[in-house]
Amino acid sequence: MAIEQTFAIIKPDATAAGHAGQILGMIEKAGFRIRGLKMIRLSKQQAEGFYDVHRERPFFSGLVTFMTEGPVIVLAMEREDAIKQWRELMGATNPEKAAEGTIRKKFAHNIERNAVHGSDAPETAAIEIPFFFSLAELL
Ligand code: IDP
Ligand code: MG
Repeated sequence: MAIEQTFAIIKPDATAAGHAGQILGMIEKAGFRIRGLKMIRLSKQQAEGFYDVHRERPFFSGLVTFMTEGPVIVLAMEREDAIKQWRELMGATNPEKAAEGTIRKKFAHNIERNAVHGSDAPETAAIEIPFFFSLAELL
């Protein structure tokens, strides 16, 4: 299995609640190497652009409001099979369906305010990482 990169966000709910440290610890413990990390506040335009695939969904405007309500931590990270491994560590989108030991089981409030984001495919990671990081910021 090849080394792969994925993109993560610690969302405004988890960042505001002071869960970033624990989530970063879980990421490191799971063997991810952090290549880029910063705290930013998304503009409405950035949040809309990032979630463009969901533009027609009924939850889109609520999602944009949520994602812009406060700071987030964006991360580029890598390990073997990173995309699948990070999705597994995150847990299901709806925390009621998330497995024990996952980040969403532990920290998510509901299907919208669900603590973390993760790329869903290599092609998505290849768009999401450069959406937030320049080459010089990936170490
Ligand atoms: P994912 O984050 O697990 O990949 P997606 O289906 O890509 O889930 O949805 C993106 C984000 O949109 C979710 O993480 C969540 O914050 C929000 N979301 C997804 N489905 C719903 C919904 O039914 N109601 C409200 N928000 C939703
Ligand atoms: Mg998704």
